[in-house]
Amino acid sequence: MPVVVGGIIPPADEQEMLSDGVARVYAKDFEIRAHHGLTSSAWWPGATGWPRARLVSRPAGAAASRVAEGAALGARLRERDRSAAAAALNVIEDRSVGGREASRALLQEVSPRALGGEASAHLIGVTGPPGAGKSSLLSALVAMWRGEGRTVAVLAVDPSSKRSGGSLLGDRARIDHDPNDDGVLIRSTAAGTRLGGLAAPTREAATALAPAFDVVVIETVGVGQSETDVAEVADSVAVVVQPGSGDTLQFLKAGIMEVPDVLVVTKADLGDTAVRAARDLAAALSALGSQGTPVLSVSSLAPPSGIDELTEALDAHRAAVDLQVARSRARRLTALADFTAEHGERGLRSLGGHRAARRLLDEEDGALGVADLVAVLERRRAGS
Ligand SMILES: Nc1nc2c(ncn2[C@@H]2O[C@H](COP(=O)(O)OP(=O)(O)O)[C@@H](O)[C@H]2O)c(=O)[nH]1
Ligand SMILES: [Mg+2]
Repeated sequence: MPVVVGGIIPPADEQEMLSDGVARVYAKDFEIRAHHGLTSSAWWPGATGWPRARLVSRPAGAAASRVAEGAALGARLRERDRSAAAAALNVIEDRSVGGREASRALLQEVSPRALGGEASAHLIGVTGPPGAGKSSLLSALVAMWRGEGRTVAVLAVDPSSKRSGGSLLGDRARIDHDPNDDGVLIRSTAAGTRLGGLAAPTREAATALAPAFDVVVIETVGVGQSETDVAEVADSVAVVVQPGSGDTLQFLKAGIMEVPDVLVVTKADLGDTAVRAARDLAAALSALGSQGTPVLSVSSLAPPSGIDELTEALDAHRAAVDLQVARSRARRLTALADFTAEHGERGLRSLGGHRAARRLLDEEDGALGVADLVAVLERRRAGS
C-alpha cells in the first residue's frame, strides 16, 4: 500500500496525489496523534510552509514511464531541441509526486554535469513595480534579440497565482511576439509560496530552458525583495522603473534594495521627467559607490529607443561574470533555502547551523544540480 510520510499535504495537492495512486491523504488538521501516538510537532518539527511529501512506496509502472518521459525531454533540451520546451514546462509545473519525480529526472539531464559545463543561455532577471513597463520593454527586447538571431524564452512570474496551472490573465498577455516564431517562448508561471526566493517551478523552468535558448528571461513584479529573489537564478538583473517613482530612490538609499546590475528607466518618450529620473538614480548609485552600474533610459513604444544600449549593457554585464562560480554559488544557496524550507531551522541545526551547511556544500562538486545538493544535506542530516 502506498504510504506518504514526511509532511503536511496542501489540500490543493490532494486530488493529484490520489490520482498518482496514493491510497489516502491526511489533511492538515488530521489528528495524527490518534493514529500514531505522535504529537503534530513530533510529526513535523519546525515545519515552515508546505513541505514536500515523500512517497515511500507506490505502483511502479506509470511512474517509471513518467520519469522516462521527463528524462527524454531533458535530453532533448540538452541537444537544444526547443520543440521539447513546452512539454518540459508542463512536467515541471506538475507538482504532484509523480510530476516531481519526472522533473527531477528532467533536470538531471540538463545539470552542468550532464551538459559538461554551465548552460549557455544568458539568464536575465527583469523586475520592477507593476505598470513600470516591463512587459512592453520585453516586447521590444524580444524583437531586438530575434533580429540578432538569438532565441528567447520569457518566464513571466504571475503574482496573482500561488499555484501552478492557475495563472490568471492580467499581467501576462502583454509581451508582443510572433506566435509562429519557434525561436520565442513566452510562459506565465506561478509565484509560489517560498519565502525569500523564487518558486521552485520558476527556477526549475529557467534551468531546464537554459541549454536550449540563447536568452532566458524571468520577469517578476516588485521592488525591494524581488530583485534579490531573481538574483538567485539570473546572471544579470535589470530593475525597471518608470519616471517619477521615488520609491526606488528611497529603497536604494535605505539599502532595502540591492544595487541592480542594470537600472532601466522606462517611458523616455515622456521627456523631462524621464531624463530627471535617470539622472537622480545615477546620482544615488554614485553616492552608494556604484558608479559602474549603468542607468539607461528607454522607450518601448514605437519607435523604441535605448533598446540596443540595453542589450549591450546586459551583454557587457554577462561577459564580466564568472559564470561557473556565480551559478554554482547560486545553486548552493538555493539548495540551502530548499533544505531549510523542508526541514526547518531545526533541520539546519542538525547540520551544525547555516555556516556549517554552507561549508558542507562548498566541498561538493560545483557542477551538482540543486536536487543533488539538497540530497547531500539530507544524507548528512540522516547520518547525524
Ligand atoms: N509612454 C510610454 N508608455 C509606456 C512605455 N512602456 C510601457 N508603457 C505603458 O505603461 C503601462 C504599463 O506597461 P506594462 O508593460 O504592462 O508594465 P508592467 O506592468 O511593468 O509589465 C502600459 O499602459 C504601457 O502602454 C513607454 O516606453 N512609454
Ligand atoms: Mg507585465
